[in-house]
Amino acid sequence: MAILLSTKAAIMAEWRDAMLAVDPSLDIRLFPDAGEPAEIEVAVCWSSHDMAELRRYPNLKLLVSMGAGVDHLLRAPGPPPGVPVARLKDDRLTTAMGEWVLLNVLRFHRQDAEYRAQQAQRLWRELPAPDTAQRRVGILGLGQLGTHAAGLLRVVGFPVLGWTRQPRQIEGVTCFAGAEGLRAMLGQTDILVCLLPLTPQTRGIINRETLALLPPGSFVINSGRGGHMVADDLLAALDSGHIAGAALDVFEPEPLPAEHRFWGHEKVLVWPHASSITIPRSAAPQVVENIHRLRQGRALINLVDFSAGY
Ligand code: OXD
Repeated sequence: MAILLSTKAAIMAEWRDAMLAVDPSLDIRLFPDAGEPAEIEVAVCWSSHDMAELRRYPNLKLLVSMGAGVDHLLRAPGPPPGVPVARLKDDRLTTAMGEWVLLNVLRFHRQDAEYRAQQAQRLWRELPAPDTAQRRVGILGLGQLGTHAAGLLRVVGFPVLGWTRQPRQIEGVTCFAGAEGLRAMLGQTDILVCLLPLTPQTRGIINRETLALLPPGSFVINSGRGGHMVADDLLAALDSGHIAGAALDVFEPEPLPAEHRFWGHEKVLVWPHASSITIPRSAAPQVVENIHRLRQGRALINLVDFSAGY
């Protein structure tokens, strides 16, 4: 059994070494040096890999995403038919995402942009004190990332609301579900955080209508996927002042084109898809665990539910 690794050239060797540190007997091939296609049984890929290329490997039995998201692997033509897909469920990814969400919620809540603007003018002036208990944070998506971020925000003292497509209950989080629930939550959300998986159902969820439901002066934080937001609608809401600021880590396309208005917009914080970066040595044990399970014919872990799209 051989394993094909495919990601950015700069971290390919780091992934290989991290996996070999867990199991030195693995036969790992770095794309495009796959060797004999029939020997490849597992592909561990990031978003740059062309799914059509994977059809070259007649004995492929498992595809693993090098991230928490799998939308890049599921988009047409998708993985070769019958090949299960596993994703990462990694504590380091979850912790880092929680930090990033907290960082930006606190930036908006504590008027950081206003104080920086005052600093630029050497202006010594207090702004009205914000009240944490009155700043409602609404999270789209209560999977591992959303639930963890909700917990951090609660510890700081924010009222936390959460939305999922199917009803969920999470202690301390006011939960909403479905289309009606989305409208209800948005009407009570001062800072909207998107941590959803990108599926046909969630594409474009941050759009003119949903943004209009947020109270005037609210903020948007997106570290789901660029496809969750209609960029022009968000820009219009920022320009009109209805949305007071946005922290964005994900875009469509990526990298964000140099001429895009987000780059220079005074109310937008742009991050280069770096809110939560996969660390190979943290992720490798679960990938190798799945390879061992495959070899031994045992149930695989962290499998994607194709019907749900994540
Ligand atoms: C991921 C990502 O899916 O980094 O993990 O976007």
